[in-house]
Amino acid sequence: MKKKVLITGASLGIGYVLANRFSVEGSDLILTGRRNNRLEELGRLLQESNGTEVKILVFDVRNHDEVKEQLESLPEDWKAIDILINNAGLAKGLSTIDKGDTEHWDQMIDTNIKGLLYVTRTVSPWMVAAGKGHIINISSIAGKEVYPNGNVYCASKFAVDALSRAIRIDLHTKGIRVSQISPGAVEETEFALVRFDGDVERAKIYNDFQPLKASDVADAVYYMASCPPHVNIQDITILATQQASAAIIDRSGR
Ligand code: NDP
Ligand code: 8X3
Repeated sequence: MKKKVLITGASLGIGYVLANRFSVEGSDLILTGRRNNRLEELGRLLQESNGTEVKILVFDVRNHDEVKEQLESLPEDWKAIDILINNAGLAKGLSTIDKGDTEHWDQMIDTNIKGLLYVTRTVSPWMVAAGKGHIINISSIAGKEVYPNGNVYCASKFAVDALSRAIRIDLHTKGIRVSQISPGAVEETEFALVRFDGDVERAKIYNDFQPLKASDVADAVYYMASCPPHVNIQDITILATQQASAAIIDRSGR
């Protein structure tokens, strides 16, 4: 699939695996994140192994000026983005509301909601002008169900769910598809490490069951992206077999 695909948060985790998947399938990539070294290394790897053309943009999705400036700096032909994957996101902390850390709340709201909005606000006019495009938001099971201590992270992903629906209403007459994927727990990511501020012991939340792999999410996203243009997969909720719902997990072993 020879497309131009912009992936936010491609330096590791689900975004990194998505980049590999779209590269193998023949797409050219705009890869973004805050960690330049990782992105450059990934870009080199994909260029060498698959001949992928890659543009690296380093910005923090929370900074509207940076988002606009970096995306606007793309050469005109690279602004013809076929697929925008809003993946950059994170959870910080896990606690009841009375003990919540307001800096964590700001970071989640600013990244998961406002970051997604800033990138979409910049890219969507290019898609509207082209009369085509596909926006794929990486939400979460946390955007479908709240779970104990998940309060603000869940709220931020409920917001992503609302925005996916709203943006679809806004853009469906412009030839633009809007899809969302809502995964349960996914390993091969730094998600848990980030949530627990680098506490390696606390981040060991996948030892006693088999969660999804980042490649499972990438497969589903690629499926959404490769459907014929008249088909829009609106939402895929995807959980590991051992995870029945956000909070019900069979932790009897892998
Ligand atoms: P990782 O921590 O492995 O990767 C997160 C990515 O987002 C990194 O590339 C990081 O890059 C980027 N990122 C984070 N904050 C910012 C920022 N402010 N500006 C720019 N980039 C940022 O996590 P996952 O791969 O697991 O997470 C990807 C998405 O999947 C998130 O939206 C998450 O909520 C969602 N998700 C994850 C699940 C899981 O269990 N892992 C399950 C369901 C959904 P850098 O640090 O270089 O900026
Ligand atoms: C990540 C999955 O269940 O930790 O969005 O919220 S969960």
